[in-house]
Amino acid sequence: MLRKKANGSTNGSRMARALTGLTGGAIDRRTFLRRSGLTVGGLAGATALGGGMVRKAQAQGAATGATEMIRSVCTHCSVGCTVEAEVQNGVWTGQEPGWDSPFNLGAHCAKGASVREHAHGERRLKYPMKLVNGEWTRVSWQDAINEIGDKMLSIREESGPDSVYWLGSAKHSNEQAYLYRKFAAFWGTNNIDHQARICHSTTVAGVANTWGYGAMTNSYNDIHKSRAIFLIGGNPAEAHPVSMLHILKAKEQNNAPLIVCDPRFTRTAAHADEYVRLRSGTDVALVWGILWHIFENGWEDQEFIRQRVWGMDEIRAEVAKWNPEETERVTGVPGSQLRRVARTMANNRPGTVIWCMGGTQHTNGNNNTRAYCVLQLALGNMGVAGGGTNIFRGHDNVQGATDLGVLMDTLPGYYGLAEGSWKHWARVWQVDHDYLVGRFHDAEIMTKAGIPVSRWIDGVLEDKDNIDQPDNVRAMVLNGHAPNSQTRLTEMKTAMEKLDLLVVVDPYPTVSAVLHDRKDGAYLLPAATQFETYGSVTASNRSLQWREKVFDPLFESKVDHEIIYLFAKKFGFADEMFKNIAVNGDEPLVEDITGEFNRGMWTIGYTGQSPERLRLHMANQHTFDRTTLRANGGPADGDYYGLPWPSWGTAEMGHPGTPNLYDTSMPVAEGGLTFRARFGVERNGENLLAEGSYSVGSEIKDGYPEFTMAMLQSLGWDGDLTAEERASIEAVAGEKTNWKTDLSGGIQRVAIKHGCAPFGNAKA
Ligand SMILES: Nc1nc2c(c(=O)[nH]1)N[C@H]1C(S)=C(S)[C@@H](COP(=O)(O)OP(=O)(O)OC[C@H]3O[C@@H](n4cnc5c(=O)[nH]c(N)nc54)[C@H](O)[C@@H]3O)O[C@H]1N2
Ligand SMILES: Nc1nc2c(c(=O)[nH]1)N[C@H]1C(S)=C(S)[C@@H](COP(=O)(O)OP(=O)(O)OC[C@H]3O[C@@H](n4cnc5c(=O)[nH]c(N)nc54)[C@H](O)[C@@H]3O)O[C@H]1N2
Ligand code: SF4
Ligand SMILES: [Mo]
Repeated sequence: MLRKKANGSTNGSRMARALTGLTGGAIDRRTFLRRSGLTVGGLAGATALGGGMVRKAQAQGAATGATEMIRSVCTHCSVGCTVEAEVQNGVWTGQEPGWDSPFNLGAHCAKGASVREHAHGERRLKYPMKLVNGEWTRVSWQDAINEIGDKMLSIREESGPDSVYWLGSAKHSNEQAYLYRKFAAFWGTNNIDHQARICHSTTVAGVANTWGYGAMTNSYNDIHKSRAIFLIGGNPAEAHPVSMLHILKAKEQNNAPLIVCDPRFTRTAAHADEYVRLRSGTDVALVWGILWHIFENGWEDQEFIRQRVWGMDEIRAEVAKWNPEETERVTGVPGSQLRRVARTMANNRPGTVIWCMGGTQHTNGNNNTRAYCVLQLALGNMGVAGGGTNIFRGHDNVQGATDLGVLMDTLPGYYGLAEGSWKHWARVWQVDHDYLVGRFHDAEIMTKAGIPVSRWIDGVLEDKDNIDQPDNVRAMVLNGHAPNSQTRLTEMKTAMEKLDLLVVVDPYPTVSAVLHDRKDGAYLLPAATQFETYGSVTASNRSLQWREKVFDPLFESKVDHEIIYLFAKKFGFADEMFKNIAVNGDEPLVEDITGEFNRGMWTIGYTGQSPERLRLHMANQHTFDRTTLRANGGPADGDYYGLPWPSWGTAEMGHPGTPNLYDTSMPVAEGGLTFRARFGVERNGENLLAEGSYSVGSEIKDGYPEFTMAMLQSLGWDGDLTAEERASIEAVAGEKTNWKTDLSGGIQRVAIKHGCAPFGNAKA
């Protein structure tokens, strides 16, 4: 369906073109395959031409024998398709899509099928390079780290730690992302960010403030159960091609109508039952216009709203203004079409709402994402299989890098920058809070947001009196982030030239190597790709997958966590930073990094996903149901694939992960949840807690606030804590210790034992 056709024959086939010259006549792939068994000379000739379709590997395989199969995950988008790499004598020679993976079921898109070229690409950076009198010159790693480090230390001395900006990446594994965030903390700045800022940060803010977490609530697979699909501001046929496998399954097997709202008639829209062409930027008006028909006809889910939603009356008053005429005036969409859309969604429940960049990348992106959520709340489509907000993430690990706090406004696990959050992580890291404060310019700046990636340029170019830090940004590190994906390129060029120091850490030179007219003070450090290391990566649906290492780092490239370690060593804080992480040579042990974030990420339940459990899932992909994602038999029986967060408590507790957020039809211990109590218990005298709604098996048969030690005591449940748990809770903050700060996991364990969600049970 994604193949461009011309005159009825496929075009763009390099093989067909290559063979034209070879055989003296047009030949398509099928003809080639038919003939190739006969014409050995033709095959050898095609191989020599380097046509992408013939694998040299097979010819070699016969000679060298053993082919090792290594399981990794595609690095190009958030679907998380499994890549089965074929390795011979340490060389990645071939590739298959993962047939057992419940995500891709043996499918790959063009990007996944060519992922080997990301690793073996001919433009890989081979060794560290430095700009000397306008010429890129080879340097040793040791010299590069020393020179960059000395320069940064002198900038730190003169201008403070905030004058170095650490741009991170959604291409890093979870372990690398976490380590990079921790590294920025030890360096003493919040000037760290990554692609999520310009991708889904508007989703995170809008959605988390609606019901608790800012992530995709269900999964690609769960779309199988949808009775209607409302897709707005996304073009998965091109951006997340393998996800179409799940969308089209619902469309074809459930007869689920597919509604696509996009200003452009896209390749996804080509599959739609109903294509809504709206004026760009008018999503809120469009959704309010749909809600107008829903409220007008009483199609909303009144019982769901009564029990689980606060403030719908205010929405209703606002929506009343968006009658069909006003909506059409703003959006360009006729009222008759929106009435049909509203009726389709009302008649086909549960339906899912899907969105991506068409919703987020706007100045009113938060408003868009909140409006989409409101639509689902009105229809009662939340917390139910087949419903939810299926928010397709972008890069392969943009979900993980966001969760691990590679952001200028949070610490790992969305802990924020308040003193209490810093104290939590200081406890996890086993360093004094005062030590961390001492690393920053001052205690106040430590609790303030840094500069977002979209504005690092201003950090360089603005008059320093206009920026909220002691001095301008003077050194910029682009670690796994390209510059041409950012706006204001001409100003970026100026900023790159004004910097004292520009450092690129990337498998490729990227446009950062050539965008500016610098003559010196710029370095390129070769990072290894994710196929040259191993560790966890979080797909769009919150499942963590474990990549194994396919081959050793090419040339002189180094894995990102080693590069981070080298800088920590140079800056003199490696011993503090790595006190609980084994370091082999200069490479920190990946499993120890996972273990460390497992010990601190209580907020979103990144605590149950130990490397052992994740490896078990990867090895037993075939045991997981392709719709529910639940293992049916096998060693991971009952777990959900990749332990989609929250996987509450410790790994030993064995929580199976949460396949669909806020689903009260299952016990919390088995993956059920309520809406989070984010805003306390009441507002203007109105009850913010859920009313008469609670998850199956809950001993509290109504809404309840977040769990604290004091709450366990007043419920009389603290007796269920073990002595060690109690001691650990006492050591944090006594009865004020809560489900987020308890390092033992005891509060979560006991709440769940009594059928309750650790984060409370409130209204959206
Ligand atoms: N081939 C390829 N695939 C990729 C990527 C890539 O670079 N190349 N990048 C990955 C990443 S990081 C991401 S974030 C995803 C992005 O994936 P998508 O968001 O699905 O793709 P986009 O093309 O960015 O935008 C989606 C649609 O939004 C529409 N749109 C624009 N303005 C509006 C509006 O105001 N309202 C509405 N409703 N729609 C609007 C556009 O017409 C477009 O069709 O793709 C991922 N996959
Ligand atoms: N005009 C326009 N601009 C956009 C968008 C748009 O739709 N239109 N979309 C926006 C969106 S949604 C996004 S997410 C951004 C994407 O922006 P970027 O993420 O900057 O885009 P990429 O070119 O994919 O850059 C990723 C970089 O990471 C490197 N890399 C890959 N693997 C590794 C690794 O293991 N380690 C390290 N250190 N580096 C690695 C790659 O070589 C590459 O240079 O672009 C945004 N910009
Ligand atoms: S859909 Fe995404 S994860 Fe799957 S093969 Fe394509 S780019 Fe890779
Ligand atoms: Mo993105």
